[in-house]
Amino acid sequence: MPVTQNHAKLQPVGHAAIANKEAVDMHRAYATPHKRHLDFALDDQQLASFEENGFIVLPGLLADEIEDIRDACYGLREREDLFEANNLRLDLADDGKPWKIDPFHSLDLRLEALVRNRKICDGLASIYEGREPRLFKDKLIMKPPGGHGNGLHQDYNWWQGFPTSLISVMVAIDPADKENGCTELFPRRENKFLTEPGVFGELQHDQIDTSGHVYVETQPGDVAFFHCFTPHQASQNNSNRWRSQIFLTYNDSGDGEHYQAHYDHYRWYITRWREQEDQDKAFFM
Ligand SMILES: O=C(O)CCC(=O)C(=O)O
Repeated sequence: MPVTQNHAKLQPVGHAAIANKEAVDMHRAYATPHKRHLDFALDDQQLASFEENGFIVLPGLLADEIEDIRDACYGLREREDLFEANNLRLDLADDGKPWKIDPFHSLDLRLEALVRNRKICDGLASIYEGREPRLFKDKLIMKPPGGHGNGLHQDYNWWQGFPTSLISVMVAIDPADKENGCTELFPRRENKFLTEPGVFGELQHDQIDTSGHVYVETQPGDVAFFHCFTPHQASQNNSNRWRSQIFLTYNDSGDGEHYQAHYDHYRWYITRWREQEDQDKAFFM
C-alpha cells in the first residue's frame, strides 16, 4: 500500500507571494526596531546546526509542560462533536480512527497557550534574528495503530507562494520510534525548493543526498524544529500504539501574517482532494 495519496494533479494557488527581496528586507527592518532579550534562545552551536542541516532536535524542551498538553490532545479524541464527515479539520484513518486534526489549537485553551510558549517562540525568534514567529499552521497528527505515513517531501511543496521563513515545530506527545512511524529528517543540503514549481508532489529519494538521515525517536516533551525545505518522511504505524505529535508551523513576523490565507488555500485543496461533492456543506468546526 502506498504510504501517501497522490496529489500530483492539484495545482496550488500562490497567496501573498513575496517576490521582491528588497521589499522583504525593508519590511523586516521595520518589523524589528529593537531586539528583545530571549530567555530560551538557541545557543550559537544550536543555531549553527540548524543553519547547516535545516533541523534541530531539542530533547525534553517541553518535558515540564507535556502532561497538560497530552491531556488536551487525548481529550480531542473524545470530542464527538468534531467527528462529522464534512468537518474539514478532521482526517480519518481507514478504520475511522482520527488520523489528524488540522487546525487544532483553538479547540483547547492549553493548546492555544502552547502556540505562545516562550520556549518555542524564543527558539524560533533566535533563528529569525530576534523577530517574533507568527503562527502559520497547526496540526495534530495522531497516527493510530495501522495509520498511514507520509512519503518524502518538503513542506514548502504545500505552501508554495508563502514566505520561505516557514519552520515547523514538532512536539512529541507519545513515545515515537521506528515501529510506530517516527518522523524522519534528512539534512537540508540545498536551501531551495526541489520539486516542480506549481505542482503538488513528493520527492524521489534519488533527488536528495540521503546521508545524515535521522529517525527522530522521541519521548513525550521532546521537540524538533525543521525548515520548510528540509526533506522528511514518516512510515506507517506498524505497532499497536498511537503516535501523536503536534506540528506547529510559524513564519518570521517580518514576513507578515499568513494564517488565514494558508487555511483558505488548505480548504481549497482538501475539498478537491477529498472530492467533496457539496462544497457548501464543508466546514471547519
Ligand atoms: O507525521 C510525521 O512524522 C510527518 C508529517 C509530515 O510530514 C507532514 O505533515 O508534512
